Amino acid sequence: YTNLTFFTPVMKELQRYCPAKSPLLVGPLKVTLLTAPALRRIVKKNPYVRRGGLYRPPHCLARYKTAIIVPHRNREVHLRHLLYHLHPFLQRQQLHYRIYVIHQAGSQTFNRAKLLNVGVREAMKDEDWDCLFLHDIDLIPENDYNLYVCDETYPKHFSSAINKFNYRLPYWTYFGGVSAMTPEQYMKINGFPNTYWGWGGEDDDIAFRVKYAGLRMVRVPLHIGRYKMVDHKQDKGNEQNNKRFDLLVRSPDKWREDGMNSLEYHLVSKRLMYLYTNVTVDIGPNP
Ligand code: BGN
Repeated sequence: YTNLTFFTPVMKELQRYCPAKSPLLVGPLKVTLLTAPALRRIVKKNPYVRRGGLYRPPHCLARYKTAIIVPHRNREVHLRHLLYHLHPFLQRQQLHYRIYVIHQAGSQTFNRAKLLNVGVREAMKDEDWDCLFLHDIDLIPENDYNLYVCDETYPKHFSSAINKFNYRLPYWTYFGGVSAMTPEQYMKINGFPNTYWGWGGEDDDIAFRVKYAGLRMVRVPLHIGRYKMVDHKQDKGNEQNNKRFDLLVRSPDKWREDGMNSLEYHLVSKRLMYLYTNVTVDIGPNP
């Protein structure tokens, strides 16, 4: 016999798609957020996660490739909570995935939407992702039927029921928290605005862009899109943006010129940590 006798069955298994519905899903999850686990404990619990926070199902070919993009600054505790819950969650969904944490360098006002643009650009350099998840650092999913997969046609809102809003939408057009788009959808709306510095409004701008670009948003049903928010106070360096109302009014004229096609930044570092890829970026000053 030859080597083929040994390898053919193994190769066959590796080439077979994972089942359409993962047998590992459990549905509602019990999420408690007392003390955040140490990173080394999370590493130990996730032996199949590779450096850079990359995972592929070991015994079947994933049907979807999802990049999770998380803007971050001074939220180390939140990051640990998120990694602790998200890694097993995504593995049960049998996804091929990678977690990117986009860290804003310096002490300028925080700019969530621009960090997400950077995350998308950097993630697409690594791989041809099917789906881009734009994910707040303080939101923990509470049901693993909430599949981290894009809608083929429309941008999709995932955090439809957050405990902070009594597990309801704060308002009908709310698009903040966790959303996902294919790279095509993301480029069609010209990505996110780069001009929202500080808290608020950028997610509403994104919801408008979806409409202006001739798309609409779809949403995960409320009993599945459940999230727990890690308690926190308003961050220093992320004060409410007083310009957000003006910016939103001008959004119909601005969206074509402010976004991925005007994105500029200086990449400080891109490092493969044990549980995520850390992209540290200088996004410039708040003009
Ligand atoms: C809204 C904010 C959103 C935020 C939600 C939930 C604005 C723009 C006002 C016209 N929008 O009020 O950014 O995600 O609350 O907290 O502030």
